[in-house]
Amino acid sequence: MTRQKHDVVEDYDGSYKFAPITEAEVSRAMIKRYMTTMYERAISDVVIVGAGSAGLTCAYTLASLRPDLKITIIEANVAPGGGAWLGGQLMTPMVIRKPADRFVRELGIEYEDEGHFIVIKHAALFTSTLLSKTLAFPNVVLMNATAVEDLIIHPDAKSQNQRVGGVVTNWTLVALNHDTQSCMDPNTITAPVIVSATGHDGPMGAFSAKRMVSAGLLKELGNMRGLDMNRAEPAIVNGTREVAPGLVMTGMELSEHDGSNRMGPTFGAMIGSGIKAAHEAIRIWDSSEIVAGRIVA
Ligand code: AHZ
Repeated sequence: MTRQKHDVVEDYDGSYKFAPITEAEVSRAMIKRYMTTMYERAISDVVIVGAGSAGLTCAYTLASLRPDLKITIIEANVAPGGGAWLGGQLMTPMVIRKPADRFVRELGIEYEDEGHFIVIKHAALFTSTLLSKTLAFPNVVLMNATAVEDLIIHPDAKSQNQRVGGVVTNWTLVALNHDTQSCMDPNTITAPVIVSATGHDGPMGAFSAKRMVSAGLLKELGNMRGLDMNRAEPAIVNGTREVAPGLVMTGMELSEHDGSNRMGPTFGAMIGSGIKAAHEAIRIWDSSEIVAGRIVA
């Protein structure tokens, strides 16, 4: 039996006693922190849209290389992780082709070496480790259950071309109900660099690629092609880039943008692409003059 201050008792023989609390304290403990975070992150340095394997790898890499940048991840689902909680056909092992195994060692995750590729015993081990290490960085904020429902698009300071300058957000439950209510206006986050990692088309996927078409930033979607692991993975990593001024695209969203093959249940390209997206974000950030979250030169 352990007694501490406030007369709490950790006892499992019937005398467990909690420190006292009021309902208002609980509410205020959450509201103060969350709303302060929203206030601060209304201008972020990098916004990452989508916390799947590509978005989280990007966030981890960016945060470890650049502790000075305010990195804000927006994830539509309650549970971050995207499709990386399982391997293929709902089976648990996760296959990762070399050389992406280097990142798995960096995270300190155990695996079996099959020569050309490695296998982690459960995809959730990869995703939970990556998630917890990413969230432990003090400069990373994750806002889940929050959907990006539009992009901020301004004229570029230099060229007068269109530049993506932030994201338009809403609680996902609100975003899903626009058809049932009259007007539910969104919120915004201004940032000089947006990394879009929303995955291939689906209920929520390929968000930015599709919006680029309707906003006139992209003529048409390339559309994801059939499965070919050997073509798909290098295409995604090597194609990771700033697809429009201010907008870096990573992961399977790129297959919809560029019209490249899917790879199915092998995750090396998500890792390689996420790492490359982080370097792209740093390149844009370091080569720009930024005032109040906007690139001015
Ligand atoms: O919820 C989505 C998921 O967690 C989130 N997302 C999508 N649209 C969003 C929006 N606002 C906020 N508008 C949004 N969040 O983005 C995440 C995408 O994760 P994912 O795992 O679907 O994509 P990924 O590119 O990181 O990984 C793809 C993994 C795949 S798919 C595939 C195949 O089909 O062949 N193979 C692999 C390895």
